[in-house]
Parts: sequence; C-alpha cells; structure tokens
Amino acid sequence: MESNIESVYESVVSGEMQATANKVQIALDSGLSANNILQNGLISAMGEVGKLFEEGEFFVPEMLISANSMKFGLNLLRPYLVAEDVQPLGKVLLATVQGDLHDIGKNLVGMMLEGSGFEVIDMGIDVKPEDLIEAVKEHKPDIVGLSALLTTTMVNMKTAITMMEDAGMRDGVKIIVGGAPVTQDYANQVGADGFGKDASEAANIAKQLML
Ligand code: B12
Repeated sequence: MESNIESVYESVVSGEMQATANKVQIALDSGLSANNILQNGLISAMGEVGKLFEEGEFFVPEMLISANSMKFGLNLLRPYLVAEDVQPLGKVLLATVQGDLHDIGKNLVGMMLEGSGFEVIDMGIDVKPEDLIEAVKEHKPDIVGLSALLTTTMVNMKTAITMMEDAGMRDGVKIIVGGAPVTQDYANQVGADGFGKDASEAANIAKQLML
C-alpha cells in the first residue's frame, strides 16, 4: 500500500481523529486522488475495523472512535470527492422507529455505512411512518434502515413497512432492520429484505443488497 494511504488507514484503525484528517491532507497534497484515499485509506480501514469487531478484538467504544476518525477524514475529503464526481455506493435513509428514543446503535450503523461508501441520511429518533414515507419520496434512497430497541416499538417496523407497501413504494427500495430485540426471524416476519445484528453486519448486508 502507498505509504500516505497506509498512514490514513492506520490512523482510522487506531482511532486517531485529528491525525486522520492531517494524514488525509498529506495524502491529498502528495497528489493522490480523493477517490484513492477514500477507497484504500478510509473505507478499507473501516472494513478492517468491522472485521476486528466481528472477531471480538474491538468493542463498541473502539468502533465508535474509529468511525469518528473516519468522519474527520471524510469531512475533509468530501469537497474533493465532489470535484472528482465520485458517486457513493448507494443512499441509505436511517431512522429509529416511532416511540423509540434509542440512537446509539443506529448512529453507529450510520457511521459504518458511511465508512463503507454509502451516503447516509439520518432522520433521527421517534420517526413517524408518515414522515418516513415523505422522506423516501424526497430522497429516493436505495435502502431504508429501521432501528428499534424496545419490544414495544419494534412492532412499528411492521407499521412503517405496511404503509410503504400501501403507498406503492415498497418495490423501489430495500429495507433493513436491526436493534437489540430484532432477530432474523422478526425481520422475515415484518417483510424486511435484511437484518444486521450489529453495525458491521449492517454494512455488509447493505453492500450485498446493492449488487
Ligand atoms: C442507552 C439506553 C437507553 C438510553 C438511550 C440513549 C440513546 N441516545 O440512545 C435512554 C436512557 C434514553 C433509554 C431510555 C429507555 N430505555 Co433503554 N437502554 C439503553 C441500553 C442500556 C443500551 C442501548 C445501546 O445504546 N446499546 C449499544 C448499541 C451500540 O447497541 P444496539 O443499540 O443494540 O445497536 C447495535 C445493533 O442492535 C445493531 N442495530 C441497531 N440499530 C440498527 C438498525 C439497522 C438497520 C441494523 C441493520 C442494525 C442495527 O447495530 C448496532 C451497533 O452494533 C439498553 C440495554 C441494552 N443492553 O441494549 C437499554 C434498553 C434498550 N432500554 C430499555 C428500556 C425499558 C428503556 C426505557 C423504557 C426506560 C424507562 N422506563 O424510561 C426508556 C425508553 C425510552 C424510549 N421511548 O425509547 C430496555 C428495553 C426492554 C425491552 N425489551 O423493550 C433495555 C433493553 C434495558 C433493559 N434491560 O431493560 N435507554
């Protein structure tokens, strides 16, 4: 790996936020393309972070710090990516369902998706299905990601999916679901296209759904 790219990669994996931005700047100044830095520095580092998490080497705090470092680098890189006309892998609309205020896991999922090259639109917490439908119309995402942490609110995933079906927009969009009480069985029951038990799985399933 080119040494300036390797420095970016290492700062993300070791979770050094400001250093990641500095290393991205150095890589840009050395003449490397923004897309090269994104793919081989930031995205591949987040791939490694996801792998370390799956192997039990990293836990949620480490993953959050790496994801934040990736964001520092990405913020600096964004105008250069626009200038190079680099297209994201796809667009994901994320929301915590109505009645539910938990967002730590959803935010982590959003960061991992960004780290995998997706554009993420985060609608926040306690999102009414009507608002979700308006947002799907407005943003035309490839994937909608729904998060729920309560057994009392996970049923609102079904409500949202049914309302999307009734609005005739279900075929144009993939839906992934997750959150502590959600299982693959539950995802099947509510008619979702995918389930992720953690942020790393969420990114993997989103990538698969784009194929
Ligand atoms: C932090 C927390 C809170 C915080 C939330 C702060 C915030 N900004 O999110 C506060 C204090 C506000 C809170 C409030 C409540 N909470 Co609470 N809370 C938790 C706690 C301790 C941690 C949740 C968390 O952040 N985990 C860490 C993240 C990283 O994990 P995660 O959320 O599971 O997300 C991962 C995966 O699930 C997945 N994922 C998540 N979303 C998505 C989405 C997609 C699309 C995909 C693919 C994957 C995915 O990837 C994530 C990252 O790896 C849990 C206990 C627990 N162990 O889960 C209880 C818990 C969820 N809370 C609980 C309860 C009961 C409540 C309250 C009702 C308490 C009360 N009486 O007021 C209120 C409800 C408020 C509301 N209306 O939502 C119960 C739920 C019980 C149940 N079976 O329904 C739990 C399980 C605690 C318990 N054991 O009783 N809570």
